[in-house]
Amino acid sequence: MADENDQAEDEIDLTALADGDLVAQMHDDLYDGMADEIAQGTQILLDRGWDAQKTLNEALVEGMRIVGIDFRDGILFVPEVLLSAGAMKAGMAILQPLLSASNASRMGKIIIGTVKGDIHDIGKNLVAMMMEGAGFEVVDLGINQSVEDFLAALEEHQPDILGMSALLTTTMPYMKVVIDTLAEKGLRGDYIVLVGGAPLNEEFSQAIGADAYCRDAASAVEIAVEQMSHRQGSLSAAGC
Ligand code: B1M
Repeated sequence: MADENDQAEDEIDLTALADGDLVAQMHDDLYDGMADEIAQGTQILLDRGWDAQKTLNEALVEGMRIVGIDFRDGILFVPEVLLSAGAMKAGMAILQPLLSASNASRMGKIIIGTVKGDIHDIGKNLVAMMMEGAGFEVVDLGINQSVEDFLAALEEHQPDILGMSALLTTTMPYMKVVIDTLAEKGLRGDYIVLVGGAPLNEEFSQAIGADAYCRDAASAVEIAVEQMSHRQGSLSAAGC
């Protein structure tokens, strides 16, 4: 019986599904870590005229939210969630050129990384893509970044913005280590510091001395643009 069901599932023709059913099927496929199907479903939605942002939010991010609930509840385990993450990335790879495509003039430069002890990178990668799409030059440092890594990258790349991501309650305090080190070295005022990640909130961001908390990738872009215009305003008021 299981074999028959498996076979029936194998035979699902994604192109034959209406939008709502296709999105529901993609949530199941993401849950099951089926990267090829997620890539195919993503492409079908785009071909049907869905924009990249709607496809991302409704098909991929929502699917990952469901995975997160069962991970929390001990129904899914790390190896399975890794497959889901791989499937999510397969969809994101299709969306990347669209999310990063931009005719905007250079808005500024941002370096972004996930802090030490933390290997979650899907959200950070989305932020990086959307920042590029908004015209920012992005240097993505990757995961598990120590304060020394951040400092070296700041010195090398001289960005306007430092972005940090943390997905664990155990790693989010490390953002304060980075910010405190910048302050100790007299560098805090040189950069706009933006932080994000599911367990953070505005209060935490203020408590650690960041410039702003970004709830999601879209708000990260809005806040970055806003902060850059304040910064440019203050620089010209100071005659720089
Ligand atoms: Co992890 N994990 N995980 N995990 N994982 C969470 C975060 C968790 C909430 C799951 C749960 O219990 N429900 C839980 C954390 C609990 C807590 O601390 N409160 C958890 C845990 C416990 C763990 C492990 C400890 C599990 C274990 O080993 N026992 C382990 C830790 C490993 C480590 O980092 N040292 C672990 C491992 C993993 C995998 C490797 C299996 C995999 C990561 C794969 C990868 O990233 N390449 C994984 C995944 C996939 C998740 C969940 C299911 C999904 C995260 C995700 O990608 N979301 C997650 C559950 C959840 O969050 N619901 C979970 C989709 C993404 C689009 O959203 O990352 O929030 P998000 O990013 C958003 C915003 O937060 C914001 O914008 C993004 C886009 O809109 N944002 C920023 C994020 N970063 C930003 C930076 C900015 C601005 C905005 O800078 C300016």
